[in-house]
Amino acid sequence: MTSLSIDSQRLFARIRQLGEIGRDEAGRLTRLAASDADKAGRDALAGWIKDAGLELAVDRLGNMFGIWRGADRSNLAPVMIGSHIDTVVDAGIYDGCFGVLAGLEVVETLAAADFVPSRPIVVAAFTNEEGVRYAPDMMGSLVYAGGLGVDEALASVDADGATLGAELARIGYAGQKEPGFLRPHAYIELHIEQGPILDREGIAIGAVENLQGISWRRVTIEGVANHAGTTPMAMRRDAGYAAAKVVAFLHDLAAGANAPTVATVGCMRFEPNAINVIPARAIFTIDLREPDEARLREAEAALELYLTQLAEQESVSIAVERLARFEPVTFDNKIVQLIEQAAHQRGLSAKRMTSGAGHDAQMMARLCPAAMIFVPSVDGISHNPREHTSPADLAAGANVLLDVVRRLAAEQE
Ligand code: HGY
Ligand code: MN
Ligand code: MN
Repeated sequence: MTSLSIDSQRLFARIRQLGEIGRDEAGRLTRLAASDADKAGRDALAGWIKDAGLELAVDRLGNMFGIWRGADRSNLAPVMIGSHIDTVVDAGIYDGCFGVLAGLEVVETLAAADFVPSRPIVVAAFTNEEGVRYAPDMMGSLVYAGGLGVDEALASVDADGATLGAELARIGYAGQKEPGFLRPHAYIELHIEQGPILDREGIAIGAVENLQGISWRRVTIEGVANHAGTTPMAMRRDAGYAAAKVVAFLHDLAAGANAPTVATVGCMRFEPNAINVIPARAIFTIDLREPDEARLREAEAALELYLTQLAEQESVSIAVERLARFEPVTFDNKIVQLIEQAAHQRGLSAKRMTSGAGHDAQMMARLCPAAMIFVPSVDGISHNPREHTSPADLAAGANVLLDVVRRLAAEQE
């Protein structure tokens, strides 16, 4: 099974090329969903898909698919290799892009080797996986898997009031296909780990067997603006102070839990946001994650109780908007075993692990057997321009993907 290997130089060149698309004057990489930068990235991917001789299909949510028809039995359900090419702000070049480009590389390698799959192989790039511009994250695959209505997703509004639907039309990626038009036989996603485990333990391949639950909220705390110099501390209704207490509460809740619970406040703004005005309003986001659903619910309940008590103590009002809520997902054990076998047959170390990050695979697991392959992230850094994975680890991950896809695509049933 290991006779074939991908063309790593071609893969690395494309990762670098895509990684240059969407940089600002300071060199920061940002390709938010349905932005002009996203369009430029999509255009590059569409070009590579066509050059590879695949059929390009785009669905109504802008999800992109490169379809390689198999033998004459191409009406069999396809093997889908997916991920995303949208990024966070000031991003690295591997998150999502590695999986999509490695999938394309796998198809081109198989085609060049005259491998004739028993079923089509499809490379997918899902819209708005990051959820930075439009919530929730993994939106494209969530809609594709039937977890969110197409029209509801297209009506999502960004901070400037632009709907996703209008933006996809503006950049030319409001496709015709209905999301879900291809129901995969299996879904496999190659991705950088984005955490420290593989790098720290010197392990080449992560065979991802499950993915933790995610709970996103936006919180608005309403206090009263007042003069920073004349208002005694006891008379303040300080939305900024109350928000700071929530940040500290969440940190201590997660850090103090005898569990892998994590909590993040990634966005925060005050209004009127002036040096000498006590904040009237604080708007911020909460990202809570936990592999165990019962513990995630406990953390959500503890947060809710704390916010109720805090509103009372600080004489502020607190409104909470739920942005995303995904339960933990368990991947398909047969595919996880295939990943381990493929790694071992290539002499690569492998370990089973949980994904700390959200991925499109967690949505596609609602449609078909799904699993993920991880490669190490140097120092566990991601969502950061310092994100890096060594060429050897990138090639190893892509070759394991090649072997697993070959097996899945040869399945007759
Ligand atoms: O939020 C996540 O875990 C992913 O990067 N969208
Ligand atoms: Mn990703
Ligand atoms: Mn990401």
